[in-house]
Amino acid sequence: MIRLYDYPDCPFCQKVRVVLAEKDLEFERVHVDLHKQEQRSPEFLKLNPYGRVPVLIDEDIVIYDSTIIDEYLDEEYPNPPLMPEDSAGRARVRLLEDFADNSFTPQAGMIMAELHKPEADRDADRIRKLQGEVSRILLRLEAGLDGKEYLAGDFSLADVAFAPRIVLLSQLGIELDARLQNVAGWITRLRERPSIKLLPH
Ligand SMILES: N[C@@H](CCC(=O)N[C@@H](CS)C(=O)NCC(=O)O)C(=O)O
Repeated sequence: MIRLYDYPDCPFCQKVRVVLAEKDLEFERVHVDLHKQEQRSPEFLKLNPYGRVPVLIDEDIVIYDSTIIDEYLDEEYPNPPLMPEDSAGRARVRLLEDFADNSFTPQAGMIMAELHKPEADRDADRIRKLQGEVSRILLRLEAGLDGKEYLAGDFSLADVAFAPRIVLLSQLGIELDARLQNVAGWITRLRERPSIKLLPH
């Protein structure tokens, strides 16, 4: 049985939950309460020395980091495949996933954190700057999606990496303008997938 050490709102845990759902894999979910600093407990640090969720255990293998976990799951449970077959396609997916994890998800998270503050405590300039950064990322995705249903053609780990925060765009105060037709269609297709319907949105 697969076990996932998880925190519900963590977008990196959500990446793993989407892949588990896509592959219809049963798993046991272990809630790690980040507010109680459970990720810093000696028991958890034995699983992941960085003290972060997600961590996945499959039989006797312990894996941390959502990108590494998702590639492991795709290799170990290949149906349906979430990576292209050719090495150039795989490299493109990895680049997109890295871009999502390092340049999109953190920015979206910072906007959410500001918007969760009482209005008087929000930094409006910072919110505008971050919203501008996310909008520029959307323009870049728009070009990349030309003629494609998903970022790499077929649904892949690249789409999985964007999904947790892309489905929350309107909660980030970002409305898609008319130029972003490809992005709009992509988000609609993502939202229709049962695996992504399971995410909070
Ligand atoms: N690169 C890691 C990032 C994981 C990560 O940042 N997890 C956050 C929650 S969203 C965490 O566990 N934070 C707890 C901490 O840093 O103390 C991955 O993709 O799995």
